[in-house]
Amino acid sequence: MEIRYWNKEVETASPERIKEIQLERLKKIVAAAFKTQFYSKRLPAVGINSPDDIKSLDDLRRIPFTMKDDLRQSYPKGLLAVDTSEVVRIHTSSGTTGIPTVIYLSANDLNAATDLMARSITCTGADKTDILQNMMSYGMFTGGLCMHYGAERVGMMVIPAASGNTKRQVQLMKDFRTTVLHVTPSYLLHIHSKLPELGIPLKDLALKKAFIGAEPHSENTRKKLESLYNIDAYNSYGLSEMNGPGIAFECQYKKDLHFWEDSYIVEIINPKTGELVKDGEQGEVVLTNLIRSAMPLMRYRTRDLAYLHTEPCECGRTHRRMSRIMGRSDDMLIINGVNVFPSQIEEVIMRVPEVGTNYQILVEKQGALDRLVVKVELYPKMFLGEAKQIEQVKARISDELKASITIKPAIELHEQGTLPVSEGKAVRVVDTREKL
Ligand code: DLL
Repeated sequence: MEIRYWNKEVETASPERIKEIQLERLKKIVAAAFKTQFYSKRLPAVGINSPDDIKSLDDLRRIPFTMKDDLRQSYPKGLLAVDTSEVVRIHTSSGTTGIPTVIYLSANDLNAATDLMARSITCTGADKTDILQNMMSYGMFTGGLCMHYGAERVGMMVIPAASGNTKRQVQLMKDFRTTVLHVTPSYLLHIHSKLPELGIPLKDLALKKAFIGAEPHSENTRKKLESLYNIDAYNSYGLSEMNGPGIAFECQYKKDLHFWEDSYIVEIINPKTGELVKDGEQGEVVLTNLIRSAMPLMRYRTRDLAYLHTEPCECGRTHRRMSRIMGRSDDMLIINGVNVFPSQIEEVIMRVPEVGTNYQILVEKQGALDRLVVKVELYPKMFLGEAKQIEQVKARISDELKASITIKPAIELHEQGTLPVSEGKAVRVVDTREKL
């Protein structure tokens, strides 16, 4: 197999050299952090009074973790280190309205993130002769624009198809001879189930690869996609807080994801104690972004659970690999790639006066896609009135949920006392999808 590199020197650098780069960049990030309202209070509180107090990589561990709530509380500008005239782009995390977590990028930050995206694309063996159809949403979500920029930098022809409209997607694949897809695994499975009715056989398509990510999936799902489409599917991991996709990506050998360690410091911790776990042990991924100074973010608790490989990879890259994401250390749900917290749903339904005291959130598969069902109990008097009134409540709950979580769940209304009641801690979420 011919191995392709975007930046061979960095991708194959010795672990010592990578540590040198990390330390050099960490000092710059800490210097930027002192310019933010948030870290300028938090760092002196732990005895770090200037960037010069960072003398070795071990000093990173003196910095407290940053949590998603810190980002929310710092909204909108508490973590901004530069004047907005220096910012060229903002993004937010998928699915969250209300108080989102916002990310700011300067021109240099965007350039560095784009370069990592190009590195990630290249490590799968794709190149400028490929045609990439980007089926992730454009807009505040990072999956669209960040991949777009990276693919352009590689020199690929990019089709900015965005998400949805299956018929059009398949027509584009056929007409433009798309070779690489960027897509969530659930949507790619869904498209396959629609091919017969669209009347476009697979042999009319030129697909070779798919970059799949933004949601958890199992090795079996990857294998299924590969055999259904006769392609290679590469796992892509990222999160908006760290710039989006292009943080860890599978190489041509497809044996878990290389973490770009010159650009991110990865720690795996025990989510209960916050202590580092032993090499190879599963824990929560904690990340420090070394390539973004408009909005520094250090020791960010992703809540994603995974483990690190320390043995070398056949591709020659020295950057350690991460297993696929095995779960979360919080209750965040990912529904067709969109992040949803059960608390957001509760907040909306409990605002509706007709809603009683019990509710349940069901997540299941409907064909290849995820389906979210919100079951709520209504006060008994509601069922004595007209059916129209009940329909109105249903529509209101549905619209308000869409406004809050950006997706429209199915709503089921139940009479009070009919949904299961748990003794002790309520089981609000029933997720019947495949366990990883
Ligand atoms: O999902 C960024 C992205 C876009 C990644 C396109 C890959 C491809 P957020 O909306 O902030 O950003 O959601 C981040 O999604 O913390 C994980 O829980 C989950 N996630 C992302 N990639 C994977 C993956 C984008 N490959 C959250 N496997 C993360 C499992 C993933 N979970």
